[in-house]
Amino acid sequence: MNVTVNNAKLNSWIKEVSALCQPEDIYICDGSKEEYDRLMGIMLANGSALPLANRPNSFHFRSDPSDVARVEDRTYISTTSQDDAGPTNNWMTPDELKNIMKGFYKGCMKGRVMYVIPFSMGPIGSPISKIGIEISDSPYVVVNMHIMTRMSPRVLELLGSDGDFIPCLHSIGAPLQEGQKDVKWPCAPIEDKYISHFPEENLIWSYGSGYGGNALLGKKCLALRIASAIARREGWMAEHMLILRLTNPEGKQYHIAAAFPSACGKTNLAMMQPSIPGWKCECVGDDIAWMKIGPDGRLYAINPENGFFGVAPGTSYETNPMAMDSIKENSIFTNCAITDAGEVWWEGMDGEPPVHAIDWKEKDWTLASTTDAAHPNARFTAPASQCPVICDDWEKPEGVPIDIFIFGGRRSTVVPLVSEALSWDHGVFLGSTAASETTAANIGSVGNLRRDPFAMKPFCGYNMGDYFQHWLDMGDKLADKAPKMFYVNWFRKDSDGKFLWPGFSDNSRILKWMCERVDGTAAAVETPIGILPQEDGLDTDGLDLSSDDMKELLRVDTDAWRQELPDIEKHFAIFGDRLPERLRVQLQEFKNRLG
Ligand code: TSX
Ligand code: MN
Repeated sequence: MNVTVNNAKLNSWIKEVSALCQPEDIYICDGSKEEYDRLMGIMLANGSALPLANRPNSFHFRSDPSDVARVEDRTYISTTSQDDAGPTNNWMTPDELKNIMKGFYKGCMKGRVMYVIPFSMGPIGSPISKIGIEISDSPYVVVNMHIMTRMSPRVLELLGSDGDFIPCLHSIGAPLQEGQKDVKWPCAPIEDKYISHFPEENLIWSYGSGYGGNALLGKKCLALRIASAIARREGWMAEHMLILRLTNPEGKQYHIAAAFPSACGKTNLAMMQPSIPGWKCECVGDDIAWMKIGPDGRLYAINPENGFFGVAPGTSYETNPMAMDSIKENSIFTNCAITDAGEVWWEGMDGEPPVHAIDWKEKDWTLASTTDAAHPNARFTAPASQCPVICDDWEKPEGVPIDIFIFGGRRSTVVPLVSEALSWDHGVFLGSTAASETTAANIGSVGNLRRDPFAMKPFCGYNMGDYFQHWLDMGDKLADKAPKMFYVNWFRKDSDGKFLWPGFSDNSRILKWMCERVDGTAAAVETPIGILPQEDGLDTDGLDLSSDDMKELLRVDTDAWRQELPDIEKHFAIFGDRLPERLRVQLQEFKNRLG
């Protein structure tokens, strides 16, 4: 071990884990550039990392083809009672799950270095921040955690001898026997993977995967699943939301937090640059929001992350120029294709595709290939500070005051471009019934409607019925200082299957309407599904959109909505008696309004 550790809990945990996992060595990380360079040097030498030709200090990795995404059916919320994990989570008792996993952990780090990673989610020392320690046998995890979290010896200093932290144990599950040659991406077979959360003791155990949210435990595991459970106990919120600041031509600031299921372009919206003159948009975060009620009674949000772990395919100067500029240097790429010029490439990048590349599986790829060159879930890891429009206040310890919540989904029919909730409870109803059509980029067959309440289905660390109640309780506490709530759908199509709304920068027109609703200046009409803009209510200056298309975008098809009711009822039935009574009332009132 390279450093002496003063914290008693950390010391005994390190001893316990090393006795179980039997690593060859133990190394305490300090988050320094020297450490990053040294680990990257080791991975360059063994061939798992590839330097990129035109991006300084940037590297490419290829994962094992069996280890390419979060594994939802291998993800557990382990509580004493199954009711506390609820109907949307896989569950086992802590005793049962720990027994199974200890079997796997025994000797799992043989021949490898056990890295101890002290990190802070949120600015180090902020009252909203949380300290985690990840133990991992993956140097790829260490370098990614360098970017995605605040990793520093200051975290250990802050802990002192008796401070508390969230233990995050991770192993790729691939011990090396004496003389055994390593592979480029060691991991365990799918049936041996476990991503486990013990919210009753704030503990995370992950085994068998080196990829993304399965392995970078500060993100989905700590900042969403464990934090959501802590937040409920402590009266705050941990949400799967981007945070952005919008400034109007008069200089007035509005802060927006928005939840979307996957494949709706959340990162694109987080960095969007308005098409309307005089409006400015800045990014605070693209994935997670931790929100607490401030001394003035308003809701304040921080981004607990330090970087972006974004989906690469589809990211281009057309769809997200600010992301493209964020990944010019000091970035890690995973499962992209490599061109003959030694650069990363993915489907949807600007310009002509390369004639030849080496694909994510390290096979030759040409224009004639029928397979993807980059995996659809290929990722970039980049420091948030490199985003050209990162908000000046993105690291402000007290956060930014939220004015607007947006929920949304991808719907080719029925759901209009934008609507405002009739009340807080109605907004919670909209969030709790949020649904999205599946695309080729996510799991399941294409075009199915999947309910993903608050975009939290994979990330809620407790019973989702209780989570809905927590939203209602927060509304009661916030009272007249509560953010206004909206539901959007950028993806409505016409009868020819063409997207009706241009989206991207033009979404600023919708955000502008929301700000005007907050100020009480925008005209609107009440409908059975919520409050909609008047036909001429949206700023469409300079937009080539026919009035017929506008009408269709804002059309409330009460017949189609009536046909949605059985599916909403089926969705609510899953929660049994944990469904808050106030949501039953919302459903009944919705039915009444539809007539
Ligand atoms: O991210 C998207 N956003 C939000 C942007 C701030 N996407 C990409 C989704 C996949 C991740 C969108 N796709 C959006 C959108 O608002 N809208 C659409 C649909 C669409 C696609 C292409 C066009 C228009 C709309 N282009 C042309 O019509 C030329
Ligand atoms: Mn996410």
